[in-house]
This record gives sequence, structure tokens and C-alpha cells, in this order.
Amino acid sequence: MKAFDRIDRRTEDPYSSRTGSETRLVERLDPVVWGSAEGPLSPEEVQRFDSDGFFVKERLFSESEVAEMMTELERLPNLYDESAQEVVIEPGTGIIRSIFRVHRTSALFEKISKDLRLVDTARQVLGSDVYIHQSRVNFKGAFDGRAFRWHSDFETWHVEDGMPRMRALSASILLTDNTPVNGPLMLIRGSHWHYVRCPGRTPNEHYKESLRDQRYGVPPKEALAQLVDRGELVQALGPKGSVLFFDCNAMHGSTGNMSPFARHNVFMVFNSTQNTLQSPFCGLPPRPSFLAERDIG
Ligand code: 6CS
Ligand code: FE
Repeated sequence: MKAFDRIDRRTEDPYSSRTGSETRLVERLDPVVWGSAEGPLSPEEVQRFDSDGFFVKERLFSESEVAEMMTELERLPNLYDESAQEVVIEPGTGIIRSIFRVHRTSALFEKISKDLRLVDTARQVLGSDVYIHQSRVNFKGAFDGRAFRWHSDFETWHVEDGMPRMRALSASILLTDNTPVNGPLMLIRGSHWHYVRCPGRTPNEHYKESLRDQRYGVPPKEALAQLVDRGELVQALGPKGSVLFFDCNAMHGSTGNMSPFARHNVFMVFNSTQNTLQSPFCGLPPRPSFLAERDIG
């Protein structure tokens, strides 16, 4: 029985959130970089990831690889049934906001999910073998792209998917240039060292709303202001083909896109094989596997 399994979900969950009690900022209990394995990252890059919680590796994928992925984006909607939950539409429009589980539906994105430029980086940081917890394309079209409220992915994956510890990271491949004007992902440097216990209680089937406009698991303004005071609010910028690697607990969000330039990114989320999902800490039934892989083969 894993030590963590013995934790009493009601009282001893070190990462409890949305329990109806007041919001709190607590210290992270887990390391950011697990072990000191060799891998694609230099010691300086490992150090930067540890202290900041993220970094951008410029032009990791070539122009032709990006062009191939952009062409696949056109094809993606056809790979899903008309009413598939994996295809998330912006409220009040017919515009696609996200498409999930692309590593299972698209042969190209399955190949990308196994690309050693990503996998070996995840193995190095997480100090173990890894598997895909979640994949998605976030579309932020010219003029129409909408915002993503501030949040920690881990807070959702712990509360709603049962991810025990902070031993996961996201690799976001920029399929278009991410510039100051087209709604790039914003992060708070160093925010991953604190965990925000969010207010409220998770509604049933929360994902049916949260993927379109997240209301629970969004920290209150005071907590966000505290994190910015301790760190720094930055934009993750880079030319297409770059990869933003960020820790599962890094606080992030993004504004809408009112520019004529699209901002499309594909995300591969790597979880450690030592950190597989247990039952959700909110006590509700697990979210569907298109959001959180449970059969890791
Ligand atoms: O609920 C989730 O898993 C998704 N929601 C957000 C806002 N980021 C992580 C993930 O894509
Ligand atoms: Fe997120």
C-alpha cells in the first residue's frame, strides 16, 4: 500500500482544495525536479525549471514539423463524432476552443507524444518513466480567441482526477508564434512553490463547464496578488516550434486574442509512472478518460 494511500482524504490530504474552507497558500511538499538523471536539459536549464517552474526551449521543432502539425489541426475535428466531448466549443459560438486526447486520435500527435525531445525531458525532470496524463490542442483564433482564467493544473488534476503528488509537467508546443499581442500563456514565476487551496466545492461533472469557462479551482485575487508579489508575472513568448515546459503546479492563464494573428498550441502532459491516478480527492466520480488517462497500458 503506497504511503500516500493511507492519507485520510478528508483531513490529511496535504493538497486539499475546494473543501468549503477559506483560501490558503501553503508550501509545496514535493520537489520540482525529482532525482538528477541525465537528459536533454543542461544543468542551468534544470536549475531554471526548478526555480521558475517553467522555461521555453526555442525552435525545438522545425518549421516543416510545425507545418505538418498545423495541417493536422485542420483534420482534427473530422476525427471525432459530431457531439464528442473531446471537442470543446467556446460558449455562445461555434468556435472550437480545445480538442482533447489528440495523442490517441491522431497518428501524428501520437508520434509527437512519444518524441524523445519531450519524453526524455519529462523523464529527466520527473526522475522516472512517464506516460501521457492528458493531451489537447488549445485554439486561440485571430480576433476570436478567448481567455483561460488563472489556475494551477495540479489543483484540478489532484481534486478532480486523483493525481496524488506534484510529479507531472506539461510540454506546450507553440504551433504559431506566441507574441505579446496574440494571447500568449502567462505564468507567475516561482508560483509552483506554493499551493493555493481554492474556495468553493467542486460541482458534479464540473468539467462540462470548466473546460469552457473555469469557475472552481480559480484562486481569489488576494492569493494571485501574493504570488505575483513573491515572483513575477511573465508571458511565455517564442517563435513557432518552440516548447514551453511548465510544472504541473505553475500558476498560469491567458487573455483573449484580439489580434489578427492566431495562437494555437498543442499540450502533452507527462505524469510520472510513480504518480498514477487514485480516486478524486473531491470525492466525486472520476472525470472521463479523455481528460485523465487511467489505463496507462
Ligand atoms: O481541467 C483540465 O484538465 C484542463 N483545464 C485547464 C484550464 N488547464 C489544464 C487542463 O487542460
Ligand atoms: Fe491549464
